[in-house]
Amino acid sequence: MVKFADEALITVSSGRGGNGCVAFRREKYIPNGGPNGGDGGKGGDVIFEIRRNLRTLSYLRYKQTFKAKSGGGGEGNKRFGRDGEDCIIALPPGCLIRDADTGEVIKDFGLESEGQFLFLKGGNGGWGNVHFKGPTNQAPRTALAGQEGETRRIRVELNIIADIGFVGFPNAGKSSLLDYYTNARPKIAPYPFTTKIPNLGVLHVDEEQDIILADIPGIIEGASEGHGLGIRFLKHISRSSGLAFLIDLSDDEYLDSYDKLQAELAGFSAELAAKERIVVANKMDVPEGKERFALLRERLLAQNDKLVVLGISVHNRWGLDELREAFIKMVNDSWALSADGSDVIAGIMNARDPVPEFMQAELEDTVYEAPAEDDMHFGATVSLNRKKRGKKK
Ligand SMILES: Nc1nc2c(ncn2[C@@H]2O[C@H](COP(=O)(O)OP(=O)(O)OP(=O)(O)O)[C@@H](O)[C@H]2O)c(=O)[nH]1
Ligand SMILES: [Mg+2]
Repeated sequence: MVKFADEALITVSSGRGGNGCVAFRREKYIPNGGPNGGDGGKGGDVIFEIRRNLRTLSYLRYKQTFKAKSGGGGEGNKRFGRDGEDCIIALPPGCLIRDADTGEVIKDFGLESEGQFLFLKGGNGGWGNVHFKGPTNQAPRTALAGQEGETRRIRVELNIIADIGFVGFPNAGKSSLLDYYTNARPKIAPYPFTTKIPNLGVLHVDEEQDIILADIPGIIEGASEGHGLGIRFLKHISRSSGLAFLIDLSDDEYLDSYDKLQAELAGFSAELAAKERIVVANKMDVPEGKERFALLRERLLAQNDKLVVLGISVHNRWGLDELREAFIKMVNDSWALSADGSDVIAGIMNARDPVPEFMQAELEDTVYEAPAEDDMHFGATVSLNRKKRGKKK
């Protein structure tokens, strides 16, 4: 299976320990009070925490340096310095971290869908002079400096699995939909086979959740026997939580599209044909659109009354909020079904074979030229930055 890879280079530092303090007890009627300088506080640790709703490493790009806080210095009266705050770095499930310079694997989080990993310990605080009191040295003027923290450069790697795959005949508006919901900018044009390699984009739900959408080339009849481009990309979406079937209401064959697409999927794999789905009838804005949508919906619900059938127009922005909610629900239901999300993570793990060099997408570098026909099956464009809020939607 061909993968989409995400990678981030970050520098992490644990906190320095606070210095110990040299101080003496000074009180009325207590001459020569002994040493009472407290210890410095411990520096903060660097901790990685797996958060199951995270799906990409995009936020690691905004901030590439992560530092834990230093411990506070000790003070007189045996007051200890406060401990420095830990630096907690959230990661999605399925990550692997390596030393950026040697490439050595530091930690493979594997199937874990939650938990913490203490990576760098903060420096210990230095001793205050209270520790150096002895029979021969009753007024020690020695205290220790806090220990330095540690700094490492690491590479975080993650294979990305799409949450929702778009399937549809050429020209149905798959790329237009990806363009609307995400910051991916796929080519959109009024002719079939505009999309030649898959495009991934991130639909930002909230601070806790991202959903990855995959737009793949259009599927045509006979695809499962090898016609057209779309079929070879179906494997990209075979691990997704669900599918969106895009039906073009301006196409006279609109009533049969769903069954034909389903037949092609079934010809490719039974697993894919059984996936959760939402039927999305696009181009409601065309003159016959609304009428056609009503007919299509009636027909599909007669076959299966549990099917979700939504009518939209990407051009007129109709029905797009409802569709977004339906996408979120489909993904969350699939996570809930697998209880701990292990199926999704298993998908990510299975995707762990080496990826071709050029698939290691740099997040800012989102567009790949379509590769030559021969190695087309390796290509993909990946746009992982979250869409800026307030823009368009
Ligand atoms: N009228 C109308 N046209 C639309 C709508 N959405 C997309 N289109 C047009 O439909 C054409 C095809 O859109 P694409 O998004 O490129 O379709 P696609 O499914 O990605 O097509 P392929 O990549 O060729 O498989 C473009 O000319 C779009 O402008 C819509 O809601 N209404
Ligand atoms: Mg397209």
